[in-house]
Amino acid sequence: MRGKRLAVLGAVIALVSGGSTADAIVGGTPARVVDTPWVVAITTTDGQLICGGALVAANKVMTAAHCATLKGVLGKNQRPAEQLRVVAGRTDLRTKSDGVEAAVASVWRHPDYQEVTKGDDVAVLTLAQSLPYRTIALGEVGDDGVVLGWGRTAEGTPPAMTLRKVTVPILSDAECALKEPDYRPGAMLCAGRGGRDACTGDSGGPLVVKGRLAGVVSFGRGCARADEPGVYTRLAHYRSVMGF
Ligand code: 4AZ
Repeated sequence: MRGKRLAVLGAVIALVSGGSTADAIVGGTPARVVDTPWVVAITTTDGQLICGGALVAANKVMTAAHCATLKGVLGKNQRPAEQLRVVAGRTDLRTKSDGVEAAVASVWRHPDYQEVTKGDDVAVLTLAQSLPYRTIALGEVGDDGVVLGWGRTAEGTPPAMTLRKVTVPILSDAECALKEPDYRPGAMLCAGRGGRDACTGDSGGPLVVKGRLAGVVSFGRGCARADEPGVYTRLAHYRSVMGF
């Protein structure tokens, strides 16, 4: 009797938590900025979440070009630096007192960036001040990585607003090219499978491989869908142009 009830309860929990499809980080667990102090949020001046990013120098944040882009009717212009804030040291973005909010002095967007599916989705924000947090060095891809962010935990939900992380398998260029028609081997990477993925609001955020920054969240078709890995900018490809 009791066993059967527990089984039913388990099935309901499994359904609600969505093992199959859309489960912000999707399929992840809570994370704390004290453990990964280089992970930052990019917000509007009134505190709305735009994207994630990573502190690569005391006053430099690596993120995605589309995070620093304003979509207008006529085109996609660079978002003015004055409209951006970088929030470091704040696990829960609703807790306005924690951490540091820094103004952005200037934005470098990859000069060839047009739209996410075409790649070159990378930008570096130079902060108006140096931040008192540990930085992360750039690195190469491996078999898997950890992606972190404050974004949605499923397609269509509001962003989590508390930091989360998930380990995602990194697929080969050949596999990514099969799943994503716009895939650019060498300049992108794709990762995620089995209900583990980044989602809206995680864009620009870090993919960490062996403690180094290998990618930034760029785009995907939905979140954590079967056979739709998330696509990331492969930072190793951009080292020389960025001067890192
Ligand atoms: C987005 O909308 C987005 N599943 C980012 C990453 C992924 C999907 C959407 C990857 O910013």
